[in-house]
Amino acid sequence: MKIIYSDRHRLHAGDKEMYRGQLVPCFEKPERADFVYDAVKARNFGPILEPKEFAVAAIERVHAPRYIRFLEKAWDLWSAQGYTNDALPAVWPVRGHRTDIEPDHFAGKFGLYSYDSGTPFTAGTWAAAKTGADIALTAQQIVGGGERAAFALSRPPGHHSGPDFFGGYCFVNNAAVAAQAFRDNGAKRVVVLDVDYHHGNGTQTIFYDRSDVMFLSIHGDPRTEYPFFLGHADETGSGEGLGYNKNYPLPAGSSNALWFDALGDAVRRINEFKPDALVISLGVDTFADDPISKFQLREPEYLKLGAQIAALNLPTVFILEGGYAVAEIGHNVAHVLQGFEDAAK
Ligand code: OKP
Ligand code: ZN
Repeated sequence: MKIIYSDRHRLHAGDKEMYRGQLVPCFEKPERADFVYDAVKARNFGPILEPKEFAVAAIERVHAPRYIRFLEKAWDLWSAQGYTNDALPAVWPVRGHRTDIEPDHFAGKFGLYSYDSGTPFTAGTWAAAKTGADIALTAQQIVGGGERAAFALSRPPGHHSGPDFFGGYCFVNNAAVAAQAFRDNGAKRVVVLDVDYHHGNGTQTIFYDRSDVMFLSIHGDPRTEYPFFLGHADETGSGEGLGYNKNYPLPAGSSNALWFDALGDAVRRINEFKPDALVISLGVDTFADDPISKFQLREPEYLKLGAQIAALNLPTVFILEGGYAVAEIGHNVAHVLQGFEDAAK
C-alpha cells in the first residue's frame, strides 16, 4: 500500500502539556512520526508519497468555518500580544455558558474552541494540522481511485477534534475528513473504526446524527480514562443516526481476549452495514508498554488486528492517531499494516 507522509508534521512540536498539576514535556512529539516512517520504510510496504494540497473547504465539510478561521489566525493573535511561547488554554465555557458569541479576547476564543489543557498551540500547529488533513485526503483519493488501501502517516492526531473544538493533541479530525471525502466522491456508506486506546469523541460527535457514516470505537472506559465525558456504551446515535454509533468501553487493564471480543462484534456490525469504504483511526497506544494507557496488545495482536481488518474486504484508509511508547510505535504500526498486507486479497 502507498504511504502518504510529509515532514511538515515537525512544524507542530509542542513544548509542555498540563499533566497531574504540572507542565511536563509533550507526549505527542515529532519523533513519533519519525519512528513510524523508519519502520514502514524498512518493510517496503510501498512508495512513500508527498500529499497533494486540498482546498480548506474539504476540512469545512466536517468542521465549523468559524473554528477553522480561528485555527488559521490563532498564532498571529497570540503572538501579537508579545508571546513567543506556546499557547495553552486555561478557561472554558461549561453548562449554562454562552458559546454563540465568540469573545474578542484571545483567551476567550481559545477556550471556546478547546476542551483541555494538554494540547499546546504552536507557531506551526495550523500548518502541520492542515498538512495532516491533506495527507488523509490524498490517501482517500488513492483508495477512492481503486487501490485497496493506503496509510496516512500524519501527526498531530485527529480523533479528539470535533466540529468546533480541539483537544487531546488533536486539531483537525483527519479520519472524519477522509470519511466525508469518501461520501463526497460517491461512497454511499462509510465506516470509521477507531482502535486507539482513547474514545474518538471528536469523530463520534461529528457523525452522531448521521446514518451514512457509522462510527465504532474500542477504548478505555471513560469512567476512568481520557476523554472522560463521552464514549459510554449507551451512546448509540441520535435522530437519523440512531443505531449507527457503537462504543466498546473496556476497563483499563482489559485482557486481549476481551479486546478481540469487542473487535469481533464490531466486524459483525460493519459487515451488516455493508459500507463502501473503511477508515481506521489507527492508534497504537493500546500497546502493553504505552506510558499513558492500559491495554495489553503486542506484536501478535497487532498482526491479528491487521488481518481482521483485511478480512472485511473493503477499500481501507489507515490514519495514524495515538501511541506514546515512542521507540516501539513504528513496529506496532508496521505490524498492523503487515497483518493487513499478508491477509489482503
Ligand atoms: C490522544 B490520542 C496524558 C493524559 C491524557 C490526553 C490524552 C490524549 C490522547 N497527558 N492526555 O487519543 O492518543
Ligand atoms: Zn489515544
